[in-house]
Amino acid sequence: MPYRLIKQEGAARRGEFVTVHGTVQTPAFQNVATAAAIKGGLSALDLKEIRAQVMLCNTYHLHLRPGDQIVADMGGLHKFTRWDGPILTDSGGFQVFSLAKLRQITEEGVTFNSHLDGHRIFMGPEQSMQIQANLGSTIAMAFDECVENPATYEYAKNSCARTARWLLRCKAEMARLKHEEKAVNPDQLLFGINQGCTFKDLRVEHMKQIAEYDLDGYAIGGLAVGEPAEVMYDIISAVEPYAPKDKIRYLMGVGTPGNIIEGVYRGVDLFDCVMPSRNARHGHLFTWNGIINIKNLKYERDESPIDPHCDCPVCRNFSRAYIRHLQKADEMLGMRLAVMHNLYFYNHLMERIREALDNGTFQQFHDTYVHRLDTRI
Ligand code: PRF
Ligand code: ZN
Repeated sequence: MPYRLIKQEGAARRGEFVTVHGTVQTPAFQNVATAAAIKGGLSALDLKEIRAQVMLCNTYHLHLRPGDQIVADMGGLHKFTRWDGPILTDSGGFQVFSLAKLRQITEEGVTFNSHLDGHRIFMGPEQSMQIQANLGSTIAMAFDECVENPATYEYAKNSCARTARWLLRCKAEMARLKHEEKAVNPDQLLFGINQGCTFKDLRVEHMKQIAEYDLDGYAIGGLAVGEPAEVMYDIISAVEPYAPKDKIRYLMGVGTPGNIIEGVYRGVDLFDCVMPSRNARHGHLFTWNGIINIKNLKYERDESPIDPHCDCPVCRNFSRAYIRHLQKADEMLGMRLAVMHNLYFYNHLMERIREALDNGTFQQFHDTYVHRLDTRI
């Protein structure tokens, strides 16, 4: 069993997840490298320096460019990117639904137009597993439909049932691929994804069903797609009791530091989000006192680091005034340094959460930081 629960405080869990590419201390943040690169110009070597544990790449993007067969021929994502830690690949489901045009969903899968050149592509559970096998990721995600919010009860119910059937096809296809002689990663793990829009009964029923499939981990998808945060928290609390206790839980695409603290509070172990890198590129930087905008005039002559409480490579060396100048002048370095700091902040936040869980002080940590970290100052 790859997941080991070490300690619990309320529903919050301190654990570890063992993979062939190393052990992940949980709760953990997965650093988004959609097209096998962190946006803002960070490499796998930089990821090590900012204490990242897991990298997340996307099936859809890498299938389109450079093509998953090329990645396989180059020895898989680990060799290609030089990241030797765990890599999770998202299945393409979500990206097809958010990026591709003229989608057609059938029982078989989804037909859509590439967002790059418009050519027609088909992806179903088998194709997604084949692509992820070629990428050789540590963890493959099942092919799902992320139901739009809002959706009708009828639509959500049918979609959920289909996502569950797709999951069984993913499992069968992965088992088949593992027997192929030239598998890039014969130890690849599979996570299932809970869906059901904002309907608690559908969510619970779906989680109960997929819990039976004995997967390596369980994700909650279809949240953080426009519903209020309180609705998201209620759904997590509703499905959590039905997620297997001895398996890792992953909340997909979440979120702000406050959302992550609330997720851990409700029993989630893994997160990922584009926010730290996306916000950094707009000058929004996370600190232990809240979010600052480095482009603000008040930082023009500020010699202090982004966050006096941060010991990331950026804060140990550079001033707010310098980073403000770089961003105002559109220098690539301005973006790179900001992304480094923000990603370090997220990975360090998870470290502080784990420490609090180890010490039995997570409730206090939650109360101190849950609102503070999301406040613009
Ligand atoms: N499904 C998949 N990836 C995702 C999501 C999902 O529902 C989300 C929803 N927040 C983010 N990434 N496959
Ligand atoms: Zn810093």
